[in-house]
Amino acid sequence: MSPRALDAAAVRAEFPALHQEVHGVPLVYLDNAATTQKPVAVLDALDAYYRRDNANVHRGIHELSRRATDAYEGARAKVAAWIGAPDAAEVVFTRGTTEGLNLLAWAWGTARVSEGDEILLSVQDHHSNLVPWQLLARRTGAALRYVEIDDEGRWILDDLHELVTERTRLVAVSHVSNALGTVNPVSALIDAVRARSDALVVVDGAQAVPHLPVDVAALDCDAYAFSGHKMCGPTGIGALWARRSLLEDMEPFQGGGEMISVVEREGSTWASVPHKFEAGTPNIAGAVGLGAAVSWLAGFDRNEILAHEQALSAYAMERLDELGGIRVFGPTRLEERSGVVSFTMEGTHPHDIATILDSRGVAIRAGHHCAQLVMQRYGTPATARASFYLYNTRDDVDRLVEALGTVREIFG
Ligand code: 7TS
Repeated sequence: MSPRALDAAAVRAEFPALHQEVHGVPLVYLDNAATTQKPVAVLDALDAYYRRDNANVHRGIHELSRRATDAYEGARAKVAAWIGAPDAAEVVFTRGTTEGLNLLAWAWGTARVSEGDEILLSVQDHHSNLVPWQLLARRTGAALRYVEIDDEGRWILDDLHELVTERTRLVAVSHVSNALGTVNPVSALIDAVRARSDALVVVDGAQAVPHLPVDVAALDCDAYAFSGHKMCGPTGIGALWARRSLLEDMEPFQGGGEMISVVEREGSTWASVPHKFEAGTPNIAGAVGLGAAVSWLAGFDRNEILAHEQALSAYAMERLDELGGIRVFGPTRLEERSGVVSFTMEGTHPHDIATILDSRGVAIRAGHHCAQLVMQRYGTPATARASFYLYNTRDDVDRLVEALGTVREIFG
């Protein structure tokens, strides 16, 4: 089937939440890096699941349990195909990116990392891809190293031969930065790491999977984590892809129902992957909703989604430049950016910007974006951030800039 043309105005019509007024004016939603709105296709899938198929999975003999299991496992297959996973059993459903990374840090890291080992991270990353590894380093005595970023928010890889050594046990980096919008050369980094060490390579794909083509097999990473709610799916569901051999080698993360094979007094054996990592009743409806989101998004060409967001970023940067007194963070080259535009305005705190924008119906985020190392790198406590998705239009950017004009008037 040929992909559906990306007509943002038409796409918008499928998102009920975008058609409302806030503070007496039509909403402009530009906080998509935090979470996205949901299309009717996803809302209907959730509704239908709860109205018709709701049951627990993998245990019931009855019809509804079969349906729920089929829907849950069907969603796993969709997610696997969406990210190029060779095998659906390599996809573990999680609560989101954060849980996927913590799962690895505990289940893999605790047994495989020890004193003297090194963990390579980047100062560009979200706290979700920093703190679990910092905790691991503290538990094991491993040392943390960081890939620095240049003035445009791009990785500095010149000294990679010093950063990646035979002591490097783990490299964990993000595919796309949430605070700067940098699309990182992950593939090149992975190749360089592979040439120097046998470190495990983990990629935080929270800001990539929703926006651009991702193929975990082609990337040649070992694990890849992302969240459903940033790609039109429900909150509380995400996925961790990892090589089957890695999943099989790891101890479980949590114990409970669903994840065992046989339980005896002195110990237990584990279910096969991925169930070994899905203790307890999973977020079945969430998985169904995520599956529906994948099916819906798969109707589009993902290169076109990225191009659409990049075009909006370019337009926003052009208009912010006209406004003057605004510093935009991240790469200047459009090909290196996603649909995230992080900025500061002279003499105005980002929180004040966001508050005034909200009063004009424009939703953006202000703060450190859970990327305090990025803020430290640029010597700012916070930025204002507009982030686009496939349903945003140039009109949304115009409304943003118009509201920023008001901010400018108020703060002189
Ligand atoms: N990694 C990146 C790159 C992210 O942007 C986020 C969330 C996470 C991990 C964590 O995802 P979660 O679904 O597990 O919470 N980023 C943001 C943001 O930029 N604003 O709010 C959440």
